[in-house]
Amino acid sequence: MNKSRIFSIAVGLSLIIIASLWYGQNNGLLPEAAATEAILYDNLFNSLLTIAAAIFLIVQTILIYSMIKFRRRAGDDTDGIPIHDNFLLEIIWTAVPTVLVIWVGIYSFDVYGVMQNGRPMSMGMGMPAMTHNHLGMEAAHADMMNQMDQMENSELNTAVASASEPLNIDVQGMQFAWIFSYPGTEIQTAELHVPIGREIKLNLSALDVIHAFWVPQFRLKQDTIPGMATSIQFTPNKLGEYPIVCAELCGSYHGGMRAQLFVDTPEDYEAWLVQEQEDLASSNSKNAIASTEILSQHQQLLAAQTQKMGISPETLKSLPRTMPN
Ligand SMILES: [Cu+2]
Repeated sequence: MNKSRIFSIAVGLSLIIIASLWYGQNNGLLPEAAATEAILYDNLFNSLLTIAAAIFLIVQTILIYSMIKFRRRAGDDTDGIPIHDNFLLEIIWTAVPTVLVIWVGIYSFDVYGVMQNGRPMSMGMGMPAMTHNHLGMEAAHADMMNQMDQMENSELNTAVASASEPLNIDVQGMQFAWIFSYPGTEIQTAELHVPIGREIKLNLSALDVIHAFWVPQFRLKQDTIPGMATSIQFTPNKLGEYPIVCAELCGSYHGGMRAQLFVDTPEDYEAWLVQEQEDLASSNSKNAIASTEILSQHQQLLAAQTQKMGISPETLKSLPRTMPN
């Protein structure tokens, strides 16, 4: 190979790498990110897209170049040159995909680990740092490192600081709705409210068939499986209203199995909780009033009957108060 050819290959490769890096960062394919952990997923997605774009451009460039350069000329009826075996090339095209696939595998597992358990499965593998070097995403990297630190700290301090513990919310999937329960309260809702900036842990379960809890803006998707507990953790960092979608075909109305997730300010969240509790109390007391009325009617009726049998009303009252149906 002469010098000018090596130079043009180098220039071409550099252009492809620059174009791929740019596309990886500016693809606009993901919805807005509304959770701290979303950056992990986005970095992974953008890295994969960068690699995919580079491979696509390299392959297409060689293909188009070869089609033009090595096309059959007029009057040329000879066979092509018989080319086979290139040991160096075979080593390269085996080694490059092997390294890439292993790297993608470990990196993906890391992200999965954080989203599942709140911490990476292979801390210190340097994968996020690699992304940082590859893509130069200083801010994203710093953000993630902070978050890792916070996660470590929160684990160390769980016994001391209760505020650093994740806020647990139970999520039940059923045909065809989501039910959210707030432990420590009797609140059950069809829409999910969470306070901004607080780590949330959703404990997922399914009542009937497999569903999948998916919030695209949080980059979260987790199956809910009958008889098996699953969970996801995230920290919402943008106020707003986001869709919750069932991402597992679960029956005839699967497409309608949607709910809303509200990220509130801590004050709004508290106010919402109080309001829900008041609503619950008032509906309970209405029920209680209704049941006392039924009970007293029932007892009056019973009293009339039992007086004839020589049973005093006092004895009646002392009987266990079971609700008449
Ligand atoms: Cu479903």
